[in-house]
Amino acid sequence: MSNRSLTIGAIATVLVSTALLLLTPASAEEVKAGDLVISQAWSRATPGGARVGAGYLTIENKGSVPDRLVAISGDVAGKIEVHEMATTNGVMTMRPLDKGLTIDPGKTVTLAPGGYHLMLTGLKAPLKQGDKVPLTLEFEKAGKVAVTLDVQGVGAKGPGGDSSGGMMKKMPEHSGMKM
Ligand SMILES: [Cu+2]
Repeated sequence: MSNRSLTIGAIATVLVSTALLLLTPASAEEVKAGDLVISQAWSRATPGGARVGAGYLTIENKGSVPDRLVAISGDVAGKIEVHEMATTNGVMTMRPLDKGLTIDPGKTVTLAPGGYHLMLTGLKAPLKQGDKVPLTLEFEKAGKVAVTLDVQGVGAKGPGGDSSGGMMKKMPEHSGMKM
């Protein structure tokens, strides 16, 4: 009898854990467009009167040919470009990618603090934590794709916000994610 209850207890525990896992929401919505999967679109709140902000996201190319992010638009800012961050003579600089951002087949490109980012210039209003910022990404092959940036706190290092653990948190701010 006691053995049997133990077994039933163990099975119940497994079932409950599985249910909890299934209930855990994804940290950001996934958007599919052709061969591309775009996820983890987020941004950071902008302090004070800052007129610039940054957007981050992950793009996976499940197809067999490269695609390229060539343009971004949105009402939130006067101009939105893809920037890359680099260290030149010991100084962190950033510059627009003139030819867009290429996503090779079978590869995932992550835009994250310290590396590639969407540069929002001429913000029409400060970005506040909890805001949802709609943007339209334009890819050479996949065409136009609507995404939404989830705005996290000022110091957030990843799409889950300040309180989430995970890989992003352990990475130094300027690790320069080259992918
Ligand atoms: Cu920039």
